[in-house]
Amino acid sequence: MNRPNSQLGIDIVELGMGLGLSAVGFCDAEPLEETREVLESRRDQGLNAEMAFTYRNPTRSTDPRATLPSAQSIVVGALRYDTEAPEAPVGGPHARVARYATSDHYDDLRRALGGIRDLLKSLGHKAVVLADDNALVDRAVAVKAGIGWYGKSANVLLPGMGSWFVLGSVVTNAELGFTAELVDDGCGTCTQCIDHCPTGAIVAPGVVDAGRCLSWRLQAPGDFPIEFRRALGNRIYGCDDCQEYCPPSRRADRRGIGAPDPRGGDDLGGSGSWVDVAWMLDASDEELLTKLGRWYVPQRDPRYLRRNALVVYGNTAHSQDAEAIELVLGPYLDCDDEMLRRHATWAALNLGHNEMLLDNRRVDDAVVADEMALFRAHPGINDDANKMVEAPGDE
Ligand code: B12
Ligand code: SF4
Ligand code: SF4
Repeated sequence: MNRPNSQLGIDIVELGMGLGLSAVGFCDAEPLEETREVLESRRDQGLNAEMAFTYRNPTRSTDPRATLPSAQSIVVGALRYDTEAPEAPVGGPHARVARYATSDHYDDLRRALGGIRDLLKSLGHKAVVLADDNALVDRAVAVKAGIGWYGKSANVLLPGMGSWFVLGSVVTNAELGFTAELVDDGCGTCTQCIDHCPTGAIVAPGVVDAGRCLSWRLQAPGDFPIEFRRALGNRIYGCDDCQEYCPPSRRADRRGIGAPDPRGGDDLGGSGSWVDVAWMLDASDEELLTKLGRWYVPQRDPRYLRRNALVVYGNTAHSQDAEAIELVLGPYLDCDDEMLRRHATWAALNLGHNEMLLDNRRVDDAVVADEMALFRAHPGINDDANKMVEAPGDE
């Protein structure tokens, strides 16, 4: 970690840690030239899929002075989030929320960084908080500040603590001296994240093809690509496999590092770790957005939540219970929304309920017929991924 060598720097670290951060580091505010080149080259190769975020304007998102022209220093903070999720609630199928989204961890992070900003401002400096904001590539400054190293999964890992962290910064015009101490690569010969990614999205060490990454596919507009639907399994928001299988992150879990804050069922703090899939498919637009609107939903349109829920339902519903399946999928097979009809058709087929589609109203529907043909052509990669497989033991 880059260590402060001024009293103000020492005070900032103490304040940040007191406000719940697990690590606080410092770096200068010079443009991140290499990161800009990486963003541009990935965009040229199409590895950003349709994503904008930091790719929209790589020059801006790699230049802290585009946010604060007088910027001299950056204080980077890392906040640890939930330990392992509790068991799925009993009852109908439940969908899994990735750990970073079980409650608003970014809010906790911004509050801690806000305390640092306020201290700097009280001393007459300018200071701006940037966390998960398109104006800065958070991982790049975290690595530059000596907080951690880039794992082969592309996640930043903190020494001894793994990768279950959200990252953010305070960009300031204060001069904060520090002694540079970057973190060495800690991955070594390990390739667990690459080997266990359910869709093969980590196409080279540190390089994620967003078009294949389930985390992005759940947030992207349009159809959920048919070849990744089985691989989606029970995930409804985010994907944790490249961290669940990561030995340093698993070791940190076992040692209970950070906040032991597993969120249970649906009603806790927004969404918790599990969401009832049948509820999602029955809820009104308003209910969905009230409960799950904190998630990134394309165009804030709840039909994308339903699209994802249909795929999860097709992967996880109890396939013997034809009556329950008709009750949940029937309204979608008969609705006006073609995208939802397609995903409901897929879910019925994946559950082995072809008979639902032979119903008079449905058999003549071209949308259903096309989806049936597609289903036959695309059994889907990684057919085992709809069960949450046990992670292998570490070394
Ligand atoms: C766009 C985005 C996504 C996209 C694309 C992810 C990606 N890898 O680019 C999607 C939606 C897929 C996504 C998923 C996730 N994300 Co995200 N995401 C972002 C966002 C908004 C921008 C990231 C970015 O600019 N990527 C651009 C590419 C170029 O960056 P990169 O992948 O990190 O690439 C670097 C490495 O490849 C490295 N590098 C270059 N050459 C080499 C060579 C080797 C050998 C190695 C090892 C590295 C390396 O340099 C590159 C540039 O810095 C940031 C927030 C922000 N404003 O920064 C959060 C952020 C990166 N996401 C975060 C999280 C938590 C996740 C998920 C874990 C969420 C989940 N559970 O589903 C997954 C992890 C997926 C993964 N393996 O990366 C955290 C990361 C925390 C951490 N400890 O690293 C961030 C920082 C949000 C935050 N503020 O905390 N995310
Ligand atoms: S988040 Fe999931 S799909 Fe994306 S790279 Fe990690 S393991 Fe692969
Ligand atoms: S799984 Fe292994 S290679 Fe991947 S980030 Fe973790 S330690 Fe590095």
